[in-house]
Amino acid sequence: MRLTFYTLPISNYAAKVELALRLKGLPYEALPPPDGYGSPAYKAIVPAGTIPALVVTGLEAGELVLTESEVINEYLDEAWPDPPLLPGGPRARARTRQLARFHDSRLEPVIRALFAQMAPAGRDAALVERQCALFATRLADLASMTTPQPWLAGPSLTLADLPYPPTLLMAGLMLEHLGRKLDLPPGLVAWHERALAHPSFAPVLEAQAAATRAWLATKV
Ligand SMILES: N[C@@H](CCC(=O)N[C@@H](CS)C(=O)NCC(=O)O)C(=O)O
Repeated sequence: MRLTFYTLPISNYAAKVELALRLKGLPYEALPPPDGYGSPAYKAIVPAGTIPALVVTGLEAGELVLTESEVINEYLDEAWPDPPLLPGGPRARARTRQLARFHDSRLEPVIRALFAQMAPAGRDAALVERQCALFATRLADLASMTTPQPWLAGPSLTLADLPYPPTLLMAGLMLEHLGRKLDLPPGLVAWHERALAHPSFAPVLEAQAAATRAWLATKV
């Protein structure tokens, strides 16, 4: 069995999968998408053309090509259950998935909508204002959905904890670039610090921060 992980250090979605791979202690080969994501060369391997992607070879049933970070993370947890990243029982699992998907469907797209606003030329001040206010609202929504104890979905670290630190890192740097500040709701501060201090998170976030800073440096 061999895991090939298509990734770029700047990608917050790829960071979320890398966190799961590291927490599971799985060996993998990390590769950038050949000719960039969306390229014909990459689509020949990963038809969806997006990163992250995981190609699993050496399986009896044949090669498995997966995209969608949450799908990949759930696959990793089912295929390598130790340590578990989904709690036992339908109720706790549904809660965990709800918190994880809130990131993908509600929080992250709001900050992603600001990618095109990083360069000052042609910046739409009203759109920036609107998206920043919406991002703050969505963070407050997340804080209303959970009281970390100490992790987002309860006593153990789960798939719900993985998407947020990379996106908060990206959002913090983007907001700083816009002369603003990321204000985390008070109920999430201790959880966030705990995640940042976790040995599996630090190296992934360091690489992502360097790549994000280099990208933003081109937007002046
Ligand atoms: N819903 C996808 C989103 C992944 C995503 O947006 N990846 C970006 C890079 S961070 C990408 O591949 N963009 C290329 C494209 O949209 O063509 C996931 O969870 O994996």
